Amino acid sequence: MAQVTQLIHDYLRHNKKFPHVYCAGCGHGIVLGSLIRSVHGLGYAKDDIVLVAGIGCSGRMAVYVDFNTVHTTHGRALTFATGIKMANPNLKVIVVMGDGDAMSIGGNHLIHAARRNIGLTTLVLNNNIYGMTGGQYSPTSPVGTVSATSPFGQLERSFDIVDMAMASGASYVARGTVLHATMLDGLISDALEKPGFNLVEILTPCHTQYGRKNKFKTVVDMYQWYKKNTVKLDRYRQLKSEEQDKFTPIGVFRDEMRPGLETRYAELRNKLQEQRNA
Ligand SMILES: Cc1ncc(C[n+]2csc(CCOP(=O)(O)OP(=O)(O)O)c2C)c(N)n1
Ligand code: SF4
Ligand SMILES: [Mg+2]
Repeated sequence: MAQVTQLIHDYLRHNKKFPHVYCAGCGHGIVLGSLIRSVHGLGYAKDDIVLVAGIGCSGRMAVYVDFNTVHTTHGRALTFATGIKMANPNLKVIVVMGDGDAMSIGGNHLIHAARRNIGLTTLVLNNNIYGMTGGQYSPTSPVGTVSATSPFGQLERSFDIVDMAMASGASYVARGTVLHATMLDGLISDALEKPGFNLVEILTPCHTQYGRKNKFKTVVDMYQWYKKNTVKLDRYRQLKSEEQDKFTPIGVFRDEMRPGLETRYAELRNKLQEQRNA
């Protein structure tokens, strides 16, 4: 307990920015805790970290955490982060986005950041809904989702964030949930230590805007859903395909040690400089 209090003191702007806006049972706070434990465990200096976030309940993380922070506009976190990383590759740049932020308005930025394999650690907090703005359906809302903009069930096929990141070229791709918090600490720590574009999709409940309308009586039911419907990737791969359809796999889907764009850029710049000086 003493250690938790110490972490709150060390890593949160608790005197200035609290109370926070998160609803009871919201998973976003668990992600924040996991991120803090990961950064602390790896021994990074707070000054060496920049957290860039978009707009949404997920984006509020940039307000609460005491790193260098940039609270940008909706969907554009990756563009700010790209500029920061290219200008100062020594900084550890962490990007926090919601599913709407990352896959809807910011979807094109995500594809190209992954394609460039720029050295960013990206956390996509997927609650399958636009939480902050009143519960409109998002590109990850499952077919049939009842929401403010689909009162009779939404009809569009949803994006798979892991598949999207892998197809676009990210070198590290993982999925976790806020129920599996210890595992999540491991995934975030892992991602922070890798070069290139590292993305962790995090399943996190929004009972206020999603759960209530979609037959989850309490927020605890949403956490139970993660328990019953997710399976570790190695076990998932052993299932028959009809069984696989019933589960969402969690774990590390890709782990390649490929240099980030900022490193390749510096190498090219040094080579050109040498040629000029020769
Ligand atoms: C350019 C722009 N378009 C729309 C909005 C309104 N807006 C703010 S947050 C948000 C969606 C948030 O959903 P998500 O990214 O999934 O984050 P969550 O709140 O669920 O964590 C929208 C549409 C905005 N602020 N700026
Ligand atoms: S609206 Fe949803 S995402 Fe936003 S704080 Fe409440 S539970 Fe969390
Ligand atoms: Mg969302």
